[in-house]
Amino acid sequence: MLLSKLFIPITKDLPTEAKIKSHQLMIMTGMIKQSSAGIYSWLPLGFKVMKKIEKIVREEQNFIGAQEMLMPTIQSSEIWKESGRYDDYGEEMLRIKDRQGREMLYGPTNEELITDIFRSSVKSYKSLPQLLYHIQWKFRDEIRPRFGVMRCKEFYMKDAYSFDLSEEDAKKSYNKMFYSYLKTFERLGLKAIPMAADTGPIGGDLSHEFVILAETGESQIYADKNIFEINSNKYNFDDQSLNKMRDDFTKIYAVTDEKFSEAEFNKKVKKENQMKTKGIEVGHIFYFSDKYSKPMNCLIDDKNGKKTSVKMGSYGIGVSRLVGATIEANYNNNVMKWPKSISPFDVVIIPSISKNNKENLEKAEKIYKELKKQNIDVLLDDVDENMSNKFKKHDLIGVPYQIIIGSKSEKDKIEFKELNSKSEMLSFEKIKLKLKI
Ligand code: P5A
Repeated sequence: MLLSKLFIPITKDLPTEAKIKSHQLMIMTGMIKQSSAGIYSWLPLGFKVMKKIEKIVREEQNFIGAQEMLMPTIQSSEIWKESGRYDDYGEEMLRIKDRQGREMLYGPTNEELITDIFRSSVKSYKSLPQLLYHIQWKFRDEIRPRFGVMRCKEFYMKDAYSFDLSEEDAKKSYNKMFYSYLKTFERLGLKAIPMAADTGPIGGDLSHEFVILAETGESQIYADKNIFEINSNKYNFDDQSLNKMRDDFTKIYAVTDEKFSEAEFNKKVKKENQMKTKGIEVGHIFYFSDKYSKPMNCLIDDKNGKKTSVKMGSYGIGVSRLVGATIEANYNNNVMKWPKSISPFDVVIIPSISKNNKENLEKAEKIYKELKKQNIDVLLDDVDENMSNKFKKHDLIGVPYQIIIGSKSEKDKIEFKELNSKSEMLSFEKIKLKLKI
């Protein structure tokens, strides 16, 4: 992609309404544009990053055997009346009427809708377990939307739902998701800690929030530093190992605000290991047994032909929030560096261009074509602007690798730089090796 052709409305001024780094950066680099309070359009740069995150989330869901589907954004109020949540959900639910006057709503989550789909087609234990997910827009009429895409009204969520015959089986599904979340966040370059959490309006008694550390986070967290020592890669994808994984994480004290007690913290965690800090919730998983299946009559025949309520869990990842959260975790000293796995481009070529010297641009175009042939997603900064402004701009756009064509370039060596490191002179062959992801 040529930068001159990319729809990227960059602004140099710090947006006054944006209070945190990620919100500022997303507006300054034209990743998003607010359309009304807490509702955003995703412009090409932001959309590209979000789609890359979505792809990783999807791959890790598919890996554990979850099946993708798609439910609508607009739901009927009927099923919410059945579960009892139509009144409980309160003002956060956006309620609308269709032309026949039927009460509808823009889904804030999908426990009811998936239960309705499930009860109409599955009747026997033989069809269990099932693990279904979709990636769809949600709407919550947040009282105080803030921090850009971190807490907004309309947001993009991956939500999965598990269906099992027994509590024991349901916990196996829970563990699979737990594993999948750790892998997903790791691939996004994030260190997410699973924390025992409150279940809020979703319900149930077993729940973990996946939180990344960030001063600007809205979740207050209390943890034993030893939680960072657990290597999630040492567990295998089998029921026994996954159970041990959840056990190992759960044994170490790590809780959010609602579950915190000072006395328990002091009793369980040595003073020098105590960590009280802030974090961003990027995922949340729940086991709530028959909270929805019972009132909604979602019954299946067990092995003895006896009808029993299916045991369910739900599992969410804030796909759009993750764009902001990744920025919070990686933007330091006015330099943003995207993790390679979700960077909007693999590499940017920055030639020094002037009216009298078209040589650099020609050289850059040659490299550009060559890299594209190798399937490398490359951005060419063909804008006629001085190098210092270009570097400032690319410090914000955050493509992790730069090929700089300027005074330093030699016949066979090209200046190559990884953001936040010194540049080096490399042959084209070496550069290609560095960029193979
Ligand atoms: C789990 C999946 C649920 O809704 N039902 C289906 C369960 N959980 S949750 O914790 O309420 O949300 C899941 C994740 O969605 C993100 N999120 C948000 N992102 C941006 N703006 C918001 N207002 C918002 N609310 C929730 C979070 O990442 C959360 O972990």
